[in-house]
Amino acid sequence: MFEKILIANRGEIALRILRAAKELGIATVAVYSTADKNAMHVKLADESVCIGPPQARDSYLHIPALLAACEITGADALHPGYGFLSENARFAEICGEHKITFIGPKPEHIRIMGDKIEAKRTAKRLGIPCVPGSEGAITNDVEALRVAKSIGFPVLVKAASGGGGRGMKVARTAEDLSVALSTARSEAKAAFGDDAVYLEKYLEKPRHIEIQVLGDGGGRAIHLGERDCSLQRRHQKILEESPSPALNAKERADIGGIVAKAMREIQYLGAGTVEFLYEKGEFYFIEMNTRIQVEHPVTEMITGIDLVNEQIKIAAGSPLLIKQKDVIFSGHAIECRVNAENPSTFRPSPGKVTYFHPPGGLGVRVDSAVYQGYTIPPNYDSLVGKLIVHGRSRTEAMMRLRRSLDEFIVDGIETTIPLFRTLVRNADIQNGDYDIHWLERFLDAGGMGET
Ligand code: MV4
Repeated sequence: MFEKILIANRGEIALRILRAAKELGIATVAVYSTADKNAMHVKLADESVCIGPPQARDSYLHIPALLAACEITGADALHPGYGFLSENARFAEICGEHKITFIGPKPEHIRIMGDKIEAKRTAKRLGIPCVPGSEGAITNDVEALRVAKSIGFPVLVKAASGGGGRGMKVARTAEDLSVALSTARSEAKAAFGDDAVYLEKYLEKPRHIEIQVLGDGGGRAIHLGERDCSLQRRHQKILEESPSPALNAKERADIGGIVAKAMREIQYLGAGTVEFLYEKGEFYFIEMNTRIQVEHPVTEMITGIDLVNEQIKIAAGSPLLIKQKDVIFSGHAIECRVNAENPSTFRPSPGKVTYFHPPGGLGVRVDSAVYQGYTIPPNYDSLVGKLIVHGRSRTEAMMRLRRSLDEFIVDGIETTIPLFRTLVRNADIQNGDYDIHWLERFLDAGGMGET
C-alpha cells in the first residue's frame, strides 16, 4: 500500500480524496496555488506544497511543479481527482516514468476514451449499444450527406476531441449539414487543435444515464448501477440521482452487465463512467469518462461502497474483491451541486462566506471545502459544495432534500440554493419526468423569476 499520496486537485474533491487516504492510514500531501493558501484541504493534509500562482496552467496543470512536489515530499502516488489533469494520458505516463503511481486508469484507456471516435469504435467492438452514425471521422461533405441520409435527419456533428457538449452542431436538413460541418470543424480546431468530426443520429429528448464501473486491471470488473444526470444547464450537471426514475431493475441489470463485461474484456483499471443517452427504452453509448466524477457520492450512498477507497486499493495492486452479487442497491440518493452563482442569471458570485450552516440529520451528506470566513476565489469553478441526500425511497429522498435545502444557509455570496428549493417543489421533478433539455426549457420559461 502507498506511504503517501499527493492530491493534485483542490476544493471538495481534494478533501474527498484526503478523507479516503486518511481512513486507509496513508499520509497526504496537498498542493495549492497562492489563491488557495487558506483552503481546507491545505489545513487538513499532513503536508502541503505551494505549486504556483492562481492560473491553473501555472499551478494545478503545471506538470513539473506537481512532480517536484512529489519529489520533495516523497509521495509515491498521485490522485488527480476530476478535471485538471485527471484525463491527461501523457501525465499518467509521466507519473509512471517517475515511479509515481497515477491513481487512475491505464494511459492507453485514458487515451482511447479521450478520442470520441476511438471510444465509440471500442464500445461497438465490445457490444455496447451506440448511437447510429458514421463509422469514423467524416472527411468530406459528400460522405457526410450519404451518412446523414442513411441514418435520417436530424443528425448531430460532433468533434472527435470534444466531449461535454463542446463542438456539437445539429443539422435538420441537407442544407443545414454543410454549414454544421464547417462550423463544427472550425470550432473544434480552435478549441482542441483537432478538426476531426463525426456524425450521429440526433436524439431529440433523451435522458443522460451513466453507469459506474470499477475494474482491477486484471480482468475483474463490476458495475455499481447508474446515475441519471439529465438535469443540466449548458452541459453543466445541476442535479443527479440514483437509481434513475426511468429505469427498471431488468434494464439496470442488462445494461450494467453489458458494460461490466466490456470492462473485463479490456482489463480496465480503476473507476470509470460509461455515458449513455436513453430514449424510448433504448441505450445509446456516447462517451466514457476515465476518472472519478463529481457526482460519485450518489452511487456511494445507495451501495455503501467508498469509490475513492476502491480507487486507491486498486491502484496499489489489490485485486477487486467485491463481486457483482455483493453489490446491493439500497434506497435512493439525490445530489445538488450548489454553486456560488446567482440562482437566476448564474452569474458567478465569488467572495467571503460570512455564515455557513450546512444541513444534517439521517441520510444527509454535504461534501464541501467551504467554511465560515472562507473566501471563494474567482479563479476556478464556482462549486460551493454538493448536498447529497439518501432515503429508503425516492419520495423519502425528495422530502429529505426539501428539508435539507431549507436548512442550508450560506451568507456573504449568492448561491444556487434557491434554484434547488424551487426544483424540489416542481411536479415534473417530483415525478422524475424530465429529459436533458427540461432545465433549459424551465429557465427559459422564467421558472426562476427575476431575482
Ligand atoms: C447527443 C445528444 C443527442 N443526440 N448525441 C452533450 C455532451 C456530450 N455528453 C454529448 N451530448 C449530447 N450528445 C446525440 N446523438 C445530446 C447531447 C446533449 C446532452 C447530453 C447529455 C446531457 C445533456 C445534454 C445537453 C445537450 C446535448
